[in-house]
Amino acid sequence: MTKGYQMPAGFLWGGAVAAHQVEGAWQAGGKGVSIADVMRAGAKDVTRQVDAQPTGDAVYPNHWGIDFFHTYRDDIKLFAEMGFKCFRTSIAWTRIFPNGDEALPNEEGLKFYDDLFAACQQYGIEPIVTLSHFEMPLHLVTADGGFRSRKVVAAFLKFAQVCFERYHDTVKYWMTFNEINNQAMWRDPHPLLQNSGLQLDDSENSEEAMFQAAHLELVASAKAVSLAHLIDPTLQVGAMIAMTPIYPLSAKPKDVLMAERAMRYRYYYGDVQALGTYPAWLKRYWARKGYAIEITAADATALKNGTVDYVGFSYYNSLATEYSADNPDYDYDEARSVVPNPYVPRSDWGWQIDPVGLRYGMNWMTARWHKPLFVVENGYGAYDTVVDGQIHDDYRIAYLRDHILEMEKAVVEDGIELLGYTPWSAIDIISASTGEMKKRYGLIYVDQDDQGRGSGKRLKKDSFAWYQRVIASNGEQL
Ligand code: BGP
Repeated sequence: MTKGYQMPAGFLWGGAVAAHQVEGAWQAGGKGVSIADVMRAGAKDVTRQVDAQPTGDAVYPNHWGIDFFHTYRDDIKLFAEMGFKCFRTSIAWTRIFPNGDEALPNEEGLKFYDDLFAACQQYGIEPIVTLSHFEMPLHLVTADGGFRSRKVVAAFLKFAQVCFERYHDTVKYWMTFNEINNQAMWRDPHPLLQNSGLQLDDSENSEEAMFQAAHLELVASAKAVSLAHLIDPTLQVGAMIAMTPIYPLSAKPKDVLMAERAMRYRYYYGDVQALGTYPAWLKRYWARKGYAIEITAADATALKNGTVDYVGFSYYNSLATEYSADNPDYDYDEARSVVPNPYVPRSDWGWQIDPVGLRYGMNWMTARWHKPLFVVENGYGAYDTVVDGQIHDDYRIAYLRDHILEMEKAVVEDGIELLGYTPWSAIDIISASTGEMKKRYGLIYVDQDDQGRGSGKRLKKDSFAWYQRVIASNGEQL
């Protein structure tokens, strides 16, 4: 046992999942087809392909998830046994608006989340809800091109309004778009589709297309924040940023400048959501590249008026970058600018393991955005094995212990305001980037393989009892 620090009273210890990765029941209760439903599983290091519609022979793991749509009461009971104060999930947009553009919402879908949030409340567990977690209605992609179109801004705001009005008495903490900044990896079509519903056209500049679509998504996010505060001023609406600090590979001044460029590029989304305006460097970057990004006066006003109440973020790992003579302008391009960091170990999926990076990222965001933070994802994907009904995931306990300790130092020693911690994931789920079940993150094991076969039985991993003690001691017993 490692001695940690007590977190402030009321600290929200919990766990996180996302609707499309757990619920399954992909056509139940009037639900429509989302982009998550047409993404086929890929190999360990290949992002998933997207089909125009599900085809008979392909494997679509989000069709079954872990059947949370039917098992949520029993799963939430297990979360309560661990001592959860909160539980993060998302509302599947297509359960509420199956195609995204209906005049009226789907009552069956609304009722499902009434029941889910009531089940949380029964145990005193606070729901933390992401409005869009990589699960945009497919129709809005195929008919309108996702956030290429201002029609999708309107569709998202209609969805947000229905959710805020329906659930504002049971859900106080919201986030608009999951990992909105992941589209900074614009050379990979997967993050563009997941975040903005953007499918690239060969004839266009994909970076310019990303900036324009991201702009409309940022406008949608800001307008949703303002709408929430109109409906219920007690609502707290956060950004959700994928925080992956990018270090200079050396102390060479040009490496340091390259890392500064990398960070400002990867996190300008947070600048807009927390500060309400675009950074000056980005407008000069667009001009230098000849990008014509349409920002109306009304957009600028919406961004200024719709700044977030807090910054939710995910943290898994850090990266590194170095200056290159063939890039004298220090233009950051994730696919080309990131280099391995030789000073940190890696997971089975090659993700760098760097607990100090969590404390670094928390300090960086606080100094830049001056908002309360919320760690809404942090976890270790691994191959877990069942031995005599037990799962000895000491590697996951070690990862979480090391990261929580750095998080607690950021709060107690650095004075950072932190609302809570919801590790990824409360329970084994379908991997977002690969569609695999074998990449397990959960504190609870689910007996199911990559093809959805298995009993679905839930088993408590060793990390279950460990995390139970962390929560019971409010972070002191690690
Ligand atoms: C983040 C997503 C989560 C989760 C996590 C782990 O990007 O917000 O949905 O999936 O990544 O990634 P993966 O499942 O690909 O290992």
